[in-house]
Amino acid sequence: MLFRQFTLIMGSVLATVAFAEGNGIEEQVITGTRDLRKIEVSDTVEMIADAATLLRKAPGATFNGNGPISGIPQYRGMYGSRVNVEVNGMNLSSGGPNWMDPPLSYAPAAQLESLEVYRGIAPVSGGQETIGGLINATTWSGDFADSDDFESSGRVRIGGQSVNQASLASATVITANKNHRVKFSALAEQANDAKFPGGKITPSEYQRQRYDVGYGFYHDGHTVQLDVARQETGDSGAAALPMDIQSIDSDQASMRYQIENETWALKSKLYFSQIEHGMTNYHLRQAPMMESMWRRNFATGDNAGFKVSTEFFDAKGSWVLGVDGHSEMHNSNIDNPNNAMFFVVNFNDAKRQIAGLFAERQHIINTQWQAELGLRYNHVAMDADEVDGSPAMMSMMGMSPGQTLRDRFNNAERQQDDNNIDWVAKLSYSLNDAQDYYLGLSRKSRSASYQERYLWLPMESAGGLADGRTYIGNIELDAEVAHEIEAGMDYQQHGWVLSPRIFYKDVKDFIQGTEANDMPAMQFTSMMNNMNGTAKPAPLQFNNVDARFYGVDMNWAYQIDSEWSVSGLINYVRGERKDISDNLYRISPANASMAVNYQQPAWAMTVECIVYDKQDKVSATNNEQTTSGYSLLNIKGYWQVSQYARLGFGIDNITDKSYSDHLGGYNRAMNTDVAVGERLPGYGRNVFTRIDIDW
Ligand SMILES: [Cu+2]
Repeated sequence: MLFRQFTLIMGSVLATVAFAEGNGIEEQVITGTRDLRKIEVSDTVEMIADAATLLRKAPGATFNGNGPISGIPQYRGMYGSRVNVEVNGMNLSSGGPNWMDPPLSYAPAAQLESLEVYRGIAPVSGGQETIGGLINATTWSGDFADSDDFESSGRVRIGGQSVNQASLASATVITANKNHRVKFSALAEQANDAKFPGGKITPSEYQRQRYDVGYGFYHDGHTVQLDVARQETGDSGAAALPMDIQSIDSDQASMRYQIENETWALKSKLYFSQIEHGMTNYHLRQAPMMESMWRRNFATGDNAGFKVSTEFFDAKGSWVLGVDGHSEMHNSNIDNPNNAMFFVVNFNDAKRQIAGLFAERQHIINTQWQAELGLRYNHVAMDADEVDGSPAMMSMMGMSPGQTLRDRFNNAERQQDDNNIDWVAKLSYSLNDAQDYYLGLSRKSRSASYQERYLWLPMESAGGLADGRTYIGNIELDAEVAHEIEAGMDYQQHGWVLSPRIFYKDVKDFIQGTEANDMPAMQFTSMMNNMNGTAKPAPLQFNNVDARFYGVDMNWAYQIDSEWSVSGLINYVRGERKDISDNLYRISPANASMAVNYQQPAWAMTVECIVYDKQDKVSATNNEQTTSGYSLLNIKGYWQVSQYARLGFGIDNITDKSYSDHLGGYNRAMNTDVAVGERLPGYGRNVFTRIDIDW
């Protein structure tokens, strides 16, 4: 079905391109080696704010959209804290309990130098918890110069687009000689509510600023890098979540030291961040009719982390040995501006600390065979302080379920430890210049998040799941353990590039919300339903279940001649429960893309067709709605105006198609154009332009 539709549409795209003689494209977004697919964002021409949207250019990767700057990376069906995201080497846990500021939101797309998606099984050296994959975002910080003389370089980007009247201005200026490098950077971006063919998505506006200062020192193989940054997000919608962003203020600081020579290298880093985040359900969306239902939430997140690794090179490969640590602490308080009596201490000093130890061997067996072996141990320690809230003081018919939940939480042993072992074994075989084969095996683990463990009162603070259900945590959760097998090949010959992969991942103790047979939690929900005249279903409780993920994905390209090429992706993934007959929630439908590219020295054009299959393999547990299939047609290109200036332009969704992205969530904000509870529509036709000045 999917492929029939795809063939039909591509037929029409090719016809269109053939007519538009001389119109062509450029879209070499993915390059890389066997394990790593590096998304070359320097080649993009789009005018988007959220770096997560760029993930769709890598096979197996996509994102869950809860708002215009709140995209949560998804890789092969896993998302949220299962995918390890590093921004300039830092692990930045979201400040909000509903992930309105996912880690990747700290790398605005306009400032990216690269966005790397590790393909398949991530190396143990790459990050602490990589059960669902590994993504590295790096912002541009320039290079050291060749001589003692200081030289200036920089990047300025200005852009705008029609669908939400977004505008963007970003500038980075670097002054460097061969020993010193100083960087100043500033970014401002904002947008109004976005249009779709039937109206507007309210609220979907956003507002974000960022300032960076960096200093680098290089001498004789030693590099020291110091960076500080401040990022301020203002009024920004999140229609798929119960609240919208009022502010997210974050400060980041990092230090890196590295020495490299012929036989060994040492890399170290130390970083901190502080996030303060305010959100409400009344300042951007239509406020609840009952004043008692107004809510605002103030949350903080503190991160600190370090990593020290050494690499030893020998004739047969290299050893990497390292230690790393990460600590996060979260507070979240909810109140009502109309009622001074109402309060909920949602999370009180919820802590999660991981200390890791790893060893990895890259080994060249002979000219054809190569291996990677890795072993990691993580110790996870978690704790949270006592909670309280006015709902614990309410009772109905002599029962006080809120009090029971509070007292049970406060009396529980909240300090929890996990000892997790990960390993990776990969083997690759190079048959000839054109063909490589690959086989990987791994065991990866992930301990519960602080929300999954410490959410004590039925609420929706569930890391951006956005299924509309309330959740309660489970202090006793075991760590998830996944065993994966992955195989694939890379073919490169006669103008063709083909890189198919097939994978199967079995997850023991997968953490999933299941129907809570928890009396006080159920009583609390029915009490609130009685009081507010609502009919919310009983809460889900995070529990350990068994699950599996499997699928195939592939990137491909064919160079027709020096000017014309075609390229695309194919993605298929399934996520299922093993303990019961159900699908997992919010899994990407099968999809494929094809781009026709035309390249000239000074300009290029791309026509791209993306086809999504319907998704009817939905989760009954999460009351998930199905979505229909659809296809989108985009066109984009650039003109290299001069040595320094490049003009990018394009139109997304040329046909102004109505569609709903299966990963885009349901509408939670009163809106005359989209009913509450309906799937949020995808954006309508969008004309964008961008000018980049590089020197
Ligand atoms: Cu929030």
